[in-house]
Amino acid sequence: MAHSTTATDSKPQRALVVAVDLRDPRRPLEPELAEFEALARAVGVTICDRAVQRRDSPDPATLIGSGLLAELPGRAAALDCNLILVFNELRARQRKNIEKALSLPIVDRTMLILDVFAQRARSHEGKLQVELAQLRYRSTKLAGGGADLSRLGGGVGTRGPGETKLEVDRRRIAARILLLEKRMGEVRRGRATRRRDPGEELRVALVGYTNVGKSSLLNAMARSDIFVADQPFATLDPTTRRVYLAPGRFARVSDTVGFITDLPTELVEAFRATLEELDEADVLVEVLDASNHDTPRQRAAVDAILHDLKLDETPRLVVFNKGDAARDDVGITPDAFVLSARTGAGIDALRAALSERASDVRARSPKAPPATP
Ligand SMILES: Nc1nc2c(ncn2[C@@H]2O[C@H](COP(=O)(O)OP(=O)(O)OP(=O)(O)O)[C@@H](O)[C@H]2O)c(=O)[nH]1
Ligand SMILES: [Mg+2]
Repeated sequence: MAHSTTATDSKPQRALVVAVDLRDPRRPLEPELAEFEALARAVGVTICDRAVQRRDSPDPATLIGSGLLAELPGRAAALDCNLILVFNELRARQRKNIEKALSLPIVDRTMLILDVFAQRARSHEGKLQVELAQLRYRSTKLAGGGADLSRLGGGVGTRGPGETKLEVDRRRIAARILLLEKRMGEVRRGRATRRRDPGEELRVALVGYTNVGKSSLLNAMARSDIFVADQPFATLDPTTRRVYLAPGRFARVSDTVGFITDLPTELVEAFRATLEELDEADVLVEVLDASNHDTPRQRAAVDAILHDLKLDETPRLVVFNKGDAARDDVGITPDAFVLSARTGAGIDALRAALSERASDVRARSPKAPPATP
């Protein structure tokens, strides 16, 4: 079962971060590396050292050059590191060679994200989805790849299915995957049979990068009390609230799972049932963070994911939240709404725009119900 455990049953996790900087001007390393480390801290890992190497391409055998790799066991021992966090995508061969050189467990970005999700999942459906994603990832990337997760003890990379001895019986993992897929299929069918009433209220979905303030905005609009936190992936289970737009007019507004650059495909797949909520929205409100210099990069990532989810056609309003702490280098476009979930400034303009949409939608015939499978 996917459940969250803390690292209390093991030593504190101290990680050495290994990264190759490919010097790609379109993808500067720093914001992504900082985000990677924030994910690690979110699951309780302490970062004790960084080994970053600038190269034109990763070393095919060892990712970083063999010279630097040879230095790392000494550095890791001196700082008492017991975990290696590798930022770049690893091939099986690179993983094996780094592990051989360092004799420490390796955790990659996808594993970290899966781990954050495992820790946050609350609903039955959320837990099913995370466990499925973890098992799929481990069975494709790790089985036979030499990684021995059982050495990790508790903590990162082991929440959820990890604590069952991994080298285990792949057949059992495969059987579990099948069972979970079947259960998720039932959840999906349950959703697909839901029908939309004619004359139903406007459906709005808040989408955006993790930690931009989607839940805060929904709370401010609905005067509700959804969990908000300064941490990645505070929200995993979509929540819907009824929001006042204008006299006699309301919308059903859903908060959704935050996005992140290169959202692991295992997660997109596993969370498809949740993300399908977005298909039913009449309007997407794309929430951006006006206070974060990293927003242009985040916006590109969100737009790419929405495109992959085939949501380009859904009408979209763009909102810059955290207007109370706005910076001038975040690329605020004239068509965007600037508001603050914290102070409430600017929210009425968003209500008015949604209210206008609601009258458009009402004028149209109601959305066709989804085809039965
Ligand atoms: N200054 C400022 N901070 C805000 C505002 N809205 C939200 N925040 C802060 O931003 C952080 C993230 O807020 P959430 O509402 O949890 O963000 P989210 O987009 O739902 O995040 P995930 O669920 O993790 O994807 C919290 O620390 C909030 O207090 C705002 O208008 N101004
Ligand atoms: Mg949230």
